[in-house]
Amino acid sequence: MTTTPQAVRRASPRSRRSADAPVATAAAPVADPSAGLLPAAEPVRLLDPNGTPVPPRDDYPQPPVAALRELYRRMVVGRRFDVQATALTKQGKLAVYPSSRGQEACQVGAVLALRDTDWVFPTYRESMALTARGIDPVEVLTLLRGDWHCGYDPAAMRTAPQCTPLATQCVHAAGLAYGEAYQGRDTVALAFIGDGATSEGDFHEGLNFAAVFKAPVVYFVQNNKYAISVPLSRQTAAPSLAYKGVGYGVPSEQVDGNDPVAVLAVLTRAVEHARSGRGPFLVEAHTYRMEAHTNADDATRYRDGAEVDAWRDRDPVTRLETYLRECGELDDAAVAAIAEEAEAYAADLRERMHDKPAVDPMSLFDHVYAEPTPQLVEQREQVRAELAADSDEEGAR
Ligand SMILES: Cc1ncc(C[n+]2csc(CCOP(=O)(O)OP(=O)(O)O)c2C)c(N)n1
Ligand SMILES: [Mg+2]
Repeated sequence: MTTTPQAVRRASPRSRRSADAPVATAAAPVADPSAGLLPAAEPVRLLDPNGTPVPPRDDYPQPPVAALRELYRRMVVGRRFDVQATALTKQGKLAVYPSSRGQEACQVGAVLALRDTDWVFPTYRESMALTARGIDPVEVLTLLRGDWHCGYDPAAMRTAPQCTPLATQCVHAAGLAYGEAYQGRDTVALAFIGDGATSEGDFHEGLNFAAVFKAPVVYFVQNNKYAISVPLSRQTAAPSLAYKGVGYGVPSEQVDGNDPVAVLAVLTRAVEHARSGRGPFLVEAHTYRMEAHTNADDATRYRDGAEVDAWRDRDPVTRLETYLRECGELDDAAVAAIAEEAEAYAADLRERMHDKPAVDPMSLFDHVYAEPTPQLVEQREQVRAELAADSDEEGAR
């Protein structure tokens, strides 16, 4: 017999309940099993969009002011880096660049919530986070320049290569974090992920594995409202992406992703949770991608200028600057000195990106397999012959 949806609706709650599920009685109410797992109804916010503090809360104490100053400094330098990288695409020095302008609080806040010994699992969007982590910007841009590998040493920088296949980093992070805990170390792994990528299987597999095996991972969703041209409303019917944790037994929180103080406070607590051995934590930051998906995308074809302008008013850098000036932690001289530092950082990057990358196309075939397959050997010979023919042609000219 087929069960129709109507038949399911008519069935009594008791007949639908699994045999093992606790039965609520009037005398002994069953505790809500989702308690402590669901996010608060509203994203956590500690500064309003004008930079004015909202009433303090016990669960998310304000981070120390020295940390906020450092957050501001790295956000300003990060934004300047982002502008420079975008300009380099226009000069043909960079093949592609996915900007994270507008997401500075998330990019830098995540890095500051971690220890240097923790691991970061970034996507293509996180170039700014990697520079905030202290990785040489030329090395960060190596992949986006068209090289086949990431320019930095992942083990030395405790930063995995940036992932383009969506959500794959979620399972990598779970595996690494589990391995570290297994060996008795208190390392935390933080995996960045986009709103669109939360629809991918790897996101769910990563959460599930990490939850079952209590792997110390923070899954940090930057909900920037779009997956290329696909808006959030076409991506999910969930009330918030943070609700995706409860099905796996993963506690979660949502935060105003353009409030740098709240981002740092929420991620600091999430990292502490993971480090204390209580398993993974999911954070959804509500933010906005101010630029197009990459330099190859025209965002005016799928979103309204008024929407972008509304988010311009919630700029995370000016929000933190206003607050720190109000507290007496920043003045004109300090702001100018940080702006100067950012200019020098961009100038140095520009200068060093003038050098042509030394790429040997033959290296494409190295490290694919320990023993190359016959097909790979054949392809390698084909490329070698093509390159030799090209250089003969050039010599003859
Ligand atoms: C497995 C996989 N499917 C599709 C793509 C193509 N793709 C690249 S970026 C992107 C959008 C991802 O959006 P989101 O997760 O919201 O991250 P954002 O780019 O907004 O940071 C898609 C579909 C891909 N890279 N990998
Ligand atoms: Mg997105």
